[in-house]
Amino acid sequence: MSMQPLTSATPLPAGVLSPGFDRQRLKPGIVHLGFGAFHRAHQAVYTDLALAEEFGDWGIIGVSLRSRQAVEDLRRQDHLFTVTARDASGPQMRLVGCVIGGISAADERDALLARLESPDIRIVTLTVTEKAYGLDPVTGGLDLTHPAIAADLAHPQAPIGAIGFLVEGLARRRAAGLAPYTVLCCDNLPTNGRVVRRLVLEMATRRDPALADWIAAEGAFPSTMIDRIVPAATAETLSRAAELLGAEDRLALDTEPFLQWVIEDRFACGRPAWEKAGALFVETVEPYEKMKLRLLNGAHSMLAYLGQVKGLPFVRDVMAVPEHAARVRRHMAAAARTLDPVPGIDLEAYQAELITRFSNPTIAHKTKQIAMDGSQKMPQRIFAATVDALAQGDHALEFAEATAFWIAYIRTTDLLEDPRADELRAAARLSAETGSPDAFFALPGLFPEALVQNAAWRARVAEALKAI
Ligand code: CS2
Repeated sequence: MSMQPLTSATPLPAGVLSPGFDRQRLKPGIVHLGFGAFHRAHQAVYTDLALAEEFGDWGIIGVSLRSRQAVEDLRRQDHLFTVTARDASGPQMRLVGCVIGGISAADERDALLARLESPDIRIVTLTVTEKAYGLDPVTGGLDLTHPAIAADLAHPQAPIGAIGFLVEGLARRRAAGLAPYTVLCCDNLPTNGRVVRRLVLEMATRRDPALADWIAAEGAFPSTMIDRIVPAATAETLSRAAELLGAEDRLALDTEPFLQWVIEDRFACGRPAWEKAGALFVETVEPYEKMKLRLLNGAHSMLAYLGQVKGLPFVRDVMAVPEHAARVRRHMAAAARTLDPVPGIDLEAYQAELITRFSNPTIAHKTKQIAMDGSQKMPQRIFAATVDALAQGDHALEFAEATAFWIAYIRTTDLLEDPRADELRAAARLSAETGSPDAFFALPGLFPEALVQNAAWRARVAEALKAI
């Protein structure tokens, strides 16, 4: 049986939550770069909830930098999509209404630049994944060999990458006498606002130092901590959603009920009332970010590599093995010892909640998905915690084991998805020959110098690797 596509005329079945505002009246205020699953289940849901409490011109234009499909699907569905939260208590589907436009940047660059130049747009949010920023891990500045960075420096008026679009958009606003938009990074990078600000300023300086001065003085780049587990949709996700909705939603998603957003309250020209949707506005996001990166994401990466090595396809499969669940707990406890107190958070309760979230039996989160891009994730998730643990006199054994699982995964997988895959594979070959992981420690900008210099900890990694 073929189903009708979801549109604004689709009658919503009882129990499906709908936007609590008049969509017809909604005008654009936000451009989102990286229109993927995480954005739809997180910032879009927060914006819907905020608009229901306090209406304003904060409609979202969803931009896909590479794939066309999501934008085609959006248009086919009047820019509507559903998000279904699932746990043992059952599904809760929500129709999201705050996205009111879509742009495929690769085909519609001018349309995107026109939006960025429009005074209506006051915030640009981003979820483009760690590797899309073109961050040089050695200098913390721009990686001039990154394909999008190199292209956008050569042709600044015809950008293809996230930083290039941000800078060209800001240049046009300055030329038009407008205020800059706030750049709100929602990727899992430590001090993400500061990182993006530095990259934007560096690219701007290279084209026009006066532009960089203006951005530095007038621009705003608040850091954020964002959290919700959102697996990539599968055929099963779509068919379960169609059953609940009675219509075909090609953008449907499953997620967990939990969601969290901590944001620094520094915006250049206003923002939605996200606090009314439960977001926490703070002076500095760093303690929250560190907690989440080390406890949630660090444990996630460790268990993803363990799962991949042991042939366990989903996070919940790893958590169902008591020995592995105990390892996840030990990892979190070790990571927690590296943290300062986090305002308003009970770290014990936070860890217990993470164990429950990872064990959610209704969420099919692939260990393979989390295993992607390890070279972009391990430094802030595992290695930074290792440095702090060693400085405290801890042996950081849990982190040596997590690192060993990553290396074992690189050695055994035939599907390594990582921007540094070639270097990692070469290091894996060498380390298999020599029986030592030292080739990994020799890769530039991967391990912090404190770990490269620490023979005792390197030996712990080697031992853990043998044990696997
Ligand atoms: C995961 C994250 O894929 C990954 O690397 O660790 O996407 C994680 O699910 C989110 O950060 C949760 O907020």
